Amino acid sequence: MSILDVKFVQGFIRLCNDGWLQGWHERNGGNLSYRIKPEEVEEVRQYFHEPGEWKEIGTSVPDLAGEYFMVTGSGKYFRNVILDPEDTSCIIELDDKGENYRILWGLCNGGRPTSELPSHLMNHEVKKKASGGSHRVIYHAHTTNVIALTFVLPLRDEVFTRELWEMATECPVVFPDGIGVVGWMVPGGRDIAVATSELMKKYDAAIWAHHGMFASGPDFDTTFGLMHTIEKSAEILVKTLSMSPTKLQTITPQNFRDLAKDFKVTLPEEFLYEKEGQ
Ligand code: 2HA
Ligand code: ZN
Repeated sequence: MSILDVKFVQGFIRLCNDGWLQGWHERNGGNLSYRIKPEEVEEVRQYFHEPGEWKEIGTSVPDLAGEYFMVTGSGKYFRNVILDPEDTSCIIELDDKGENYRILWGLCNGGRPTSELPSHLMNHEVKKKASGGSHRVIYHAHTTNVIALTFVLPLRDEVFTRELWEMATECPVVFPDGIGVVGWMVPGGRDIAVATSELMKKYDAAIWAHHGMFASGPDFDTTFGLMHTIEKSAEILVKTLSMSPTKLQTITPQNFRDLAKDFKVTLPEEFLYEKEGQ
């Protein structure tokens, strides 16, 4: 038995490798975190070393005080996670105020948790509350086609949501709440973390203009599936726009309302606006 036999550890590693195979993680791009369940902490506790020193998170997440997370390491490459999880990822514990963390396992050759730790933890705090505790995964990827679209579409939630919904019938069923957009900001700090977590109160996915995407979900499959669905939809939109600046036909607002009824999802009317020439 080793920590690598534990199910959530395997799920974490598999997501990293799947993201790498998709081409979303050039060099050290992207990061992943998982909020570990109390019973899972007990499964891995035997592998913890003497706790490292408490270090500042860079923001405050009081509603996550005392929780444990598995996170990728700053400067580590997703393509290496499957080869050496103990070098490229770590398990951390937060203090009783949610202001400091310490490493309990991993990053065995030194290093720090992801540079986006403030964004990950603020998103976890918001999604834990919004989902009644069910959301546990926050995933950041450099999704090529979504990034490309942030150069040609207005950086507005309603534009990205509607355009991406139109590209594949399953999209409004997979992300019925829509998708948020953050204009370009310096990554890695508290400001972008605050802006992203504000959007995550409403959405399960947020786009960072000219950078990538954040997705949230209850488990690795759902979260990876959300990222994959949105990025595939963006790929179809990039192909469509490359063939023609206008569409000959598309899924209409009434089509979406009919779909919502049959699939029993609520699609906010703010995304079903009339467009000129449709
Ligand atoms: O880990 O993706 O946003 C590198 C990044 C920062
Ligand atoms: Zn990034």
